[in-house]
Amino acid sequence: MRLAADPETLYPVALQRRVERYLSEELPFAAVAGTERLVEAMRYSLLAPAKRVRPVLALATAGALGHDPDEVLPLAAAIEMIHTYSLIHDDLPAMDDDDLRRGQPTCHVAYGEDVAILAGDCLFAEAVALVLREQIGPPQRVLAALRELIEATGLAGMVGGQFLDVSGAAESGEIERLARMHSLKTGALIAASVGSVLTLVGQDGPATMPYRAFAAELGLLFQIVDDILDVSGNEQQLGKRRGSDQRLRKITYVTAHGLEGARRLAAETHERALAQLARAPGETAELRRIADYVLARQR
Ligand code: GRG
Repeated sequence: MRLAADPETLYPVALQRRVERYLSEELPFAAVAGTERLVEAMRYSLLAPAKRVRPVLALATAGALGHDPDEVLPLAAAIEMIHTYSLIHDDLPAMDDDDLRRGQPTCHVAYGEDVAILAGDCLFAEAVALVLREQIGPPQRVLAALRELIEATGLAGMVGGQFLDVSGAAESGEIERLARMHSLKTGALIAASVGSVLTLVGQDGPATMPYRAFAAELGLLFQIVDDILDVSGNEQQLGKRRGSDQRLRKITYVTAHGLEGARRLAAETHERALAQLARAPGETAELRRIADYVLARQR
């Protein structure tokens, strides 16, 4: 299919700005004397320029189902906080050892490893507290949405996937192991960005299953495109990782299928994502544009 020439024009910037305003102006980190530098490090990573794909997905899902996206802002912000924590920890010398993230020195380069570990830990804890404190909705649904989000970050989600990654899943040469690792490490949080909103607004049933199937395809698409950008991206993208030597040994969708094969796989995954949206109830145009953007993005 043909997409607009500039991928950035596809993106729901209004939702991105809404999330960013909430994160920068409406999210109170309790003032505890002496922790100012920790809060500074958390905000340094959280507010750095980023796409906000996950919280934007959450707001767009609420909007598609006829809700005011503002209703799910605390949950959406918590998702971005958890994502940011994972990036801070992923960049540490013990993991990927990266110097640059979101166009600026990584948290541990700017604040030291000790502060970066604590900044990640604290973003995670504050994300849970934010949902419990600020998210409006029937308590059972708020708790169920939070459970879905936290399970997506745990053993059967992001952290489990990261463990498979550091313990060599991507070096084994088995494409199935690679796919399982990515679906946990990257896919689970993207899936929860849609699924936890369905749960929160009480519209999680057979009729809205296509939303979940859409999110699963989108997570896969995100990872395939990330692998393509790793080899074909701009200078900033290519120069981003000090851990690139390690990455060269890893099997990716590009090493497994070749660049053209990976592009084909991305296009097919995108088509499947759109097919799910076509079956979904509600007004899904914004979600469709997000899928178009994820396919066409350059960064
Ligand atoms: C350390 C517990 C722990 C988990 C780390 C998500 C993750 C797990 C590591 C990130 C490694 C990585 C580069 C994965 C590729 C896909 C990905 C999640 C990219 C970063 O997310 P974007 O592109 O970045 O949404 P922004 O900065 O826009 O939020």
